[in-house]
Amino acid sequence: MQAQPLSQATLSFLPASISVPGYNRQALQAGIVHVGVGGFHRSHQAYYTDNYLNQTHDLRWGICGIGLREADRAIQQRLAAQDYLYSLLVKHPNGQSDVQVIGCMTDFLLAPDDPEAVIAQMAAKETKIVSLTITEGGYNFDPSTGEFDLTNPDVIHDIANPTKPRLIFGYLAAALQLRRTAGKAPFTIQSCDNVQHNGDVTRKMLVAYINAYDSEFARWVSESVSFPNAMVDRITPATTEGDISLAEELGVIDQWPVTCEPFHQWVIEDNFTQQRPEWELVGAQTVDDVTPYETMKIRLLNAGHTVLGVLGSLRGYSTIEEAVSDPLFARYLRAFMDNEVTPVLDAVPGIDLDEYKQTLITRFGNPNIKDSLARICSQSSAKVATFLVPTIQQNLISKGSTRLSSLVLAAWCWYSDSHTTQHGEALDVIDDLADTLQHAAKSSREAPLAFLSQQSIFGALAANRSFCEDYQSFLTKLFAGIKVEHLMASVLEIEVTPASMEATI
Ligand code: CS2
Repeated sequence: MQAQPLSQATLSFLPASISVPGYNRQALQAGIVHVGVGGFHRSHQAYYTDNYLNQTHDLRWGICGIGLREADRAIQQRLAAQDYLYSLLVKHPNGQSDVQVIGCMTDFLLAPDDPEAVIAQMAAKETKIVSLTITEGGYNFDPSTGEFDLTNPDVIHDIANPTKPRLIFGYLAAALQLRRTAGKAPFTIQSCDNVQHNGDVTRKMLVAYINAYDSEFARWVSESVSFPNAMVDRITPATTEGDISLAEELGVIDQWPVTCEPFHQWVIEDNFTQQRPEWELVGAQTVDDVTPYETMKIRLLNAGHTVLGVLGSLRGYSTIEEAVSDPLFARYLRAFMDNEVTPVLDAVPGIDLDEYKQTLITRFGNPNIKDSLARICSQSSAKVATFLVPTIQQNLISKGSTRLSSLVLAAWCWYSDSHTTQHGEALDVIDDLADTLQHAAKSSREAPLAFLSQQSIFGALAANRSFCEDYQSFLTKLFAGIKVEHLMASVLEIEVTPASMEATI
């Protein structure tokens, strides 16, 4: 059968192997407004919600997508052209992919086109939840102090222009103000980002933003809005042209499918201002305190990704799977998890950490998932601060090991300076702070601690003598041309023999 272009009208012509929404999409209400319709939202929260709708036909829980940036226009247009349907390609390690067409998106508003429509959608009475995937950097806090950055020019703009904001905080504040004035209950604000205590952080940032111009309203928000914390997990590589072709081979012409691994996990604190979908019917877990789950996930999985991403980029690998398939890298990752992360993690109810770590290595090694190191290293300026630095800080206090991490930071300095692999191939460096990082990294050739002295990323690490000794010695060696794999092997105290190792200097 010929592949069909995806739309509401063609759903019934898709091959039987593709699962399609079994609920009445026309009658869906948007109980959820979601800001940040990237791949991760579409493989995770929207996937759970689609499964929930298929199971319960509880049509209050459609999702209205919102894009805050001009850069979201491309995805908005493609989704609108296919009636907000998209296909999720779940890629199994054996090379097979399952296709599920997700139908829970009801609309997609682009904020730069009509900010007031976005505020009205959030304020609408059907909206029970405003959820967010705005990335680690979107929360606008200074990682070294944890405080909201009121000096950000966009924040200053938003306070002066409350009906035409640029950042999420201005939208949430304007919509909550409308509900408050109308005497309506507020919506729940649900963060789905990899930020520790993501709900608490969202509350703190929003309240600080509002407090800058209206302390009484800030108090109301703090007291009446709930911000459940959650741990979210599903590896979702960036969509490539190859994925669009794969979808077509499998029977559906989709302008922007999403690919992901089979594994998914969502642990949510059950603390919502209003009703919510019963996501636990489709695999989510509700708990009273999500802290141990999120700490485990961020510090093992996300930081583990950063370890492979930064070291693997210098080595010339281009995907996580390539990196973790090198025994030296797998061993380094495991040593990082065992020696530096596990000792400063609390026990996690119901989870065998040993098994969890082994599963991570298996997930990273899924040969059917091509998760690029460019994606993993993107916005490292925000990721390193939240994924890795807290582990190092805790080890410095408890006198634990930090050597494996110090090499990662030295390698990131090298990466930020050169924007190439150690073999001279150009790397695709995606970071809002790329210029600042590069400048600090270049200065490190003369002043070795210049990069590490960026307090908003590394806090006070540059003031710790023993940490700096390791870091500086690795950096000097990298600047001298010594290959990262040799340094990794020396930290692990193993002989440098694998075939992957080439000439040293
Ligand atoms: C990755 C995450 O680059 C990154 O930050 O570690 O996107 C990761 O793939 C997801 O958090 C998996 O749940």
